[in-house]
Amino acid sequence: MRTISVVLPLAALAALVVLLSPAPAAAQAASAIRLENPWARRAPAQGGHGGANGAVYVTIRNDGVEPDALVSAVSDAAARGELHETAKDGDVMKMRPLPKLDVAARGLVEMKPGGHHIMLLGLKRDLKPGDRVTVTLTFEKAGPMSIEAPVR
Ligand SMILES: [Cu+2]
Repeated sequence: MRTISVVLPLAALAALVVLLSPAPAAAQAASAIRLENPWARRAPAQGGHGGANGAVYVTIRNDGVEPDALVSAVSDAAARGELHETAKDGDVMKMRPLPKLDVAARGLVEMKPGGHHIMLLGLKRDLKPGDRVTVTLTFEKAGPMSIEAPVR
């Protein structure tokens, strides 16, 4: 019986190590997202077509082995932000909001005009070339990350 009393704590310790091991992996996944080449399109706060909206583009790189997803984006320069995709509807290019933007493990999402973008709705100021716009992107796993997007 003496041997069992020794074996059990070891087994318990082994189980504890197994239970704890996902924690470092999750911490690595949290830093796996890289945001590259952010920029914002120049836009007047008072749009000529009733549109006081702007667009921000950034390349999202996921160096991790876990998929992640961009779930929201907000900026101090706008009332609110939405994730948009652009798709062809017949001969017309239309934008539509996405609930989230998936980034595959070891994947890359390159936002660009005519494709995915962050829509800034209700601009609070003109976006002029040389200005910078702060945008906070929130990911399902990586959490919130901020970028400084130069206006072009
Ligand atoms: Cu849009």
